[in-house]
Amino acid sequence: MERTLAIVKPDAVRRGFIGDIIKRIEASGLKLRALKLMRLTRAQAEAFYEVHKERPFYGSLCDYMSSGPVVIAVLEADNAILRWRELMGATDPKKANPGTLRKDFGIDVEQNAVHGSDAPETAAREVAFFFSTLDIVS
Ligand code: DAT
Ligand code: MG
Repeated sequence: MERTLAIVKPDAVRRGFIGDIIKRIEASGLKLRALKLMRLTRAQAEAFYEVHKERPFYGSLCDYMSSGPVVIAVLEADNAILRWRELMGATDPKKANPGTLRKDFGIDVEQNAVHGSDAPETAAREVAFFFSTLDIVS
């Protein structure tokens, strides 16, 4: 079993897509193991996306991610990291495959509806960033 971090980003929460996205997660067989609603501070967004701090879009990304509430979840399954990224689709919704969350719910390359960890090391870091072991159902 593998765990990954999922975020329903501010654009999707603002437009009322929490339920649709959770429904697609459940239908895919990915199991919810932790779930919360929170609004990130600018400093929390900066720390979470620290790996991108040299990128030209970093400031805008941190403004956006702290612009409204997000839903943060831990998902678990065999190959959860890859399966969640496949369900999300490509970073740019215009390039995402039909049937993916970013295709269906994303607005543009920044406001792309959902986040997912990209590798086991980043998943471990990102889960621990938001949840203690006590918050995660085993
Ligand atoms: P992903 O979220 O698919 O893992 P990433 O890790 O490369 O993509 O980038 C993190 C987030 O940063 C992404 O979800 C949206 C934003 N982003 C990426 N590329 C961007 C770009 N060219 N312009 C604006 N925002 C971008
Ligand atoms: Mg990424």
